[in-house]
Amino acid sequence: MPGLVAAAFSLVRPCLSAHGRRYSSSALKTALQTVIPEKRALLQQVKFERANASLGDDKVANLLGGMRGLQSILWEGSVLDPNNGIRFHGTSIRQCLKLLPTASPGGQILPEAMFWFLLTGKVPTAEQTRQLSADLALQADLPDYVTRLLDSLPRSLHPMTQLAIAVAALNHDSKFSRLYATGMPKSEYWESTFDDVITLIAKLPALAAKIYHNIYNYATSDSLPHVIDRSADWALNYANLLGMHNANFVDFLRLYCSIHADHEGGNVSAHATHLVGSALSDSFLSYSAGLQGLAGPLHGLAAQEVLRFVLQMQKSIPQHPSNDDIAAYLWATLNSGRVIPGYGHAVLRRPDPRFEVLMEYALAKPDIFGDDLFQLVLQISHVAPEVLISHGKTANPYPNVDSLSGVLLYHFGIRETSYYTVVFGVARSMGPLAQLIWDRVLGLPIERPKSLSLQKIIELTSIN
Ligand code: CMX
Repeated sequence: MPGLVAAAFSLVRPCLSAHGRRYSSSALKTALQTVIPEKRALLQQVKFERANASLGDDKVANLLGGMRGLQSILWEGSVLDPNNGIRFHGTSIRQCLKLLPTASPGGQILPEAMFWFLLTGKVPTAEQTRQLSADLALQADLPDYVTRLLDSLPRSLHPMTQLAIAVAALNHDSKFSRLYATGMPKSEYWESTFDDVITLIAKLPALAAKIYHNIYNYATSDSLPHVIDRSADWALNYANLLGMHNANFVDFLRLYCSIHADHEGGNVSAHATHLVGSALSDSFLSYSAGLQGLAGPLHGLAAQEVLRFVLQMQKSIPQHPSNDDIAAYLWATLNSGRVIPGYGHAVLRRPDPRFEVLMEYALAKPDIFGDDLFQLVLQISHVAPEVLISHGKTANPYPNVDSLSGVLLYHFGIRETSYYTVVFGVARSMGPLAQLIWDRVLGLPIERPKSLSLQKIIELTSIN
């Protein structure tokens, strides 16, 4: 092993590369550099010692079931356990809420602290987190061509489509793509990927706020109500740019973004980012693909679908509904062949810990607790699992995070349900993009699984 560690160290250079290219420096990049050698050495060791070991016995059901359960992606940052929920470097959401730096005593943790933790596996200090907030704020402005591009889009175009278009367009200035064209060696890919990722995360609040104003408030590019505050944290800037100055909303947004940051490497948005990135598409193109996956109703669009569903239910049942009223409405939905949005999960087999954390947050706030729509969502969360269990199809009848996130955005005044997945997309950038940096650090190859025809499956599984 010492030889491997030394070899891996030689691949990590300070901010001036062997080829004389200067990369932007930051405390986070330096912190990342310190953990790279050990991880690269571990990868070499696993490849060397275990390449031919079996990881399990994959069945035809795994292939036909949307690759469910196939162990096929490398990502160290987070692991989703069916019964215990998400762990970030082995740390639960609740533990993260205690460990990571907050914006103020008693305030919520900062999503940029979660990004630092995901990327390095180390808890950042308050000062390191402040520095990262400042690095992000410094790059938060949008290039003119992106502003003009967004202004040219029809207001009727879904905000997620607009976000994916704008994120892809940022690849105009990708450092990775520029350096790749000049023959940058593989060992240096991660550094310009890191720089692009910081640029992208930095600009997401301004992008998402611009889309919000363009679509719903019809503001033009030069009449945005607020400017970027270079001394503010990432979520505070996002809230300010949206024009939402309520301190409780800012704190909620910090919590929301932190707990939505990552959910293992195989969910649609993370996997799409990883897959497209494996072709060495830059971070902007890769995350644009991730956002396009997040925009599907079985994934992130569920946040929008839930609120529409609940608002519709509220109109159709008595003002103070009994559990039976709610159960009847849920049964009618199921009997018409539709899913109950916000319930079920491809991996989890218990209530989503992100749902539980948001629920605890909401229950502790009298103004939210007193909100009629929140009360309805709370009541549904008690009734729906029983209905889904009797229905008998759903592997997990419990609420996922999307069942609650929308009603909280609604409570704070974001009434435009089609915007909810954009907030998710801003928050979700942290995990898949940290994963993409590590894909480049470890030099992971292009993804190319094997597809099989039904005939081939029959042939391969026939007993002679
Ligand atoms: N309502 C009704 N039926 C449901 C259901 C729900 N909430 N969840 C699962 N089912 C059904 C499935 O549609 C499937 O039916 P078919 O056999 O007819 O196809 C059956 O139960 C078995 O599905 P499963 O193994 O329990 O779930 P999957 O892994 O296939 O899918 C998910 C997981 C999330 C797509 C599914 O539970 C669902 O559609 N939920 C509603 C949408 C939602 O809330 N999505 C957000 C998930 C979290 C996120 O990514 O943001």
